[in-house]
Amino acid sequence: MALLNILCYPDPRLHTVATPVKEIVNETLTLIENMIETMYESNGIGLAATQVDVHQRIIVLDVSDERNSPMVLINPEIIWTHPDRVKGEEGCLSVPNTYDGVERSIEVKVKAMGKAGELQEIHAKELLAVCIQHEMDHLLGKVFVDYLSPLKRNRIKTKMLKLQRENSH
Ligand code: K1U
Ligand code: ZN
Repeated sequence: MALLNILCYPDPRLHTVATPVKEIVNETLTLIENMIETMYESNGIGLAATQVDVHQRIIVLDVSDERNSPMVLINPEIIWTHPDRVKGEEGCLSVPNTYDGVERSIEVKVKAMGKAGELQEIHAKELLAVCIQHEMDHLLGKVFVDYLSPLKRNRIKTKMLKLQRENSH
């Protein structure tokens, strides 16, 4: 297994739209294992392939307290969203140390393949519902800061670029 490099905002590759997985091959399974390891090592509750510069529709998640129940969603599709929405605080491994409120549906139903190619339907609530919507945005090239005001987004962009410049010296 290997740790993968996570792209940091405002890297333009984070705005790439991912394409569906055509066939689950050994390389796909290795990528998934490495994404799970990278998510745990980074203390994240989710990770989208986009964030590790692989532009395929794959996400991994684990919202359990025990951190031992990874979920794998290949070619996920939201098939139902609860009409009620709530604003909650979000973070992102691609935007370290930055948190802000984003409005999301309180429940979603998602259809996806698992890593053995099996079809799964998930009725997600609470943190899992938020996390799935956040990760599915990544697959569409969208980062949570895109929901914030231009003023806030520009401040975050400036802060991130400054940090990246400092870390490269
Ligand atoms: O996509 C990612 O970068 C992972 C992201 C997922 C996420 C967190 C919070 C709300 C929505 C989606 C993270 O895991 S950031 C890590 C983090 O700060 C966090 C961890 C657990 C709960 C809340 C935040
Ligand atoms: Zn994220």
